Amino acid sequence: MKIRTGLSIAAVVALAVCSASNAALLNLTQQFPDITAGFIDVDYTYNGGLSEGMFNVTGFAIAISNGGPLINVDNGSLAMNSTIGPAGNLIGGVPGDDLVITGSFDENGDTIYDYTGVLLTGEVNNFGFINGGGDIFEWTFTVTGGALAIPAWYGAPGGAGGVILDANFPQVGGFTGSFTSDFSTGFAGAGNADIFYVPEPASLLLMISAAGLWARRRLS
Ligand SMILES: [Ca+2]
Ligand SMILES: [Ca+2]
Repeated sequence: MKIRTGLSIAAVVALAVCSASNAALLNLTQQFPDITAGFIDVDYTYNGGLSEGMFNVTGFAIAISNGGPLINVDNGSLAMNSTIGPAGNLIGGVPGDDLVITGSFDENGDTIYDYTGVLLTGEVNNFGFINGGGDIFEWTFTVTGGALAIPAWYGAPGGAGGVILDANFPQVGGFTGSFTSDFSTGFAGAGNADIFYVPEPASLLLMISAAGLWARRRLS
């Protein structure tokens, strides 16, 4: 109960911070554990009738680290789908899992896979971007399942994750900053991404407590 209250306060603050600057990055910082994905295709298709676009990300999960050395992920895949509004605002996810990462890896080096199959699933809940300088796109998501939805890795279901994607469009103007026209990397597969765990922002909670004290003092 206590944890849930803390998370919801953090979410409210995160929303307040993000709504202030729509066309901006979420300013996520890559943390551990982190899955590195590569050879990523980005495909955005705008539907004028619905006033929303489908943002598809498809690639390969390549390696994982829990802060130590990178461990190869074999037969790894990354798929992420989200629905974006004309202003670059997140409308939501898609039916079913928004984020799915699969693969197999051997954590302890005994040549036997310790984790295999669906490693991580999630539901997206925030989106940010910047046009130019690599065309970076960011999402946050809620962990919903997979073999890594455990405290040692990505936390229990309900935990928070982040995605930083460098689309690396092969053509000039692949993304122009507009979400009312289509853009795509084609099949170049040149993008790369990090999918990482976001610990509960203790510093934010401290800031809220401090703000609460300040408000109380002003009232008295
Ligand atoms: Ca979904
Ligand atoms: Ca092993």
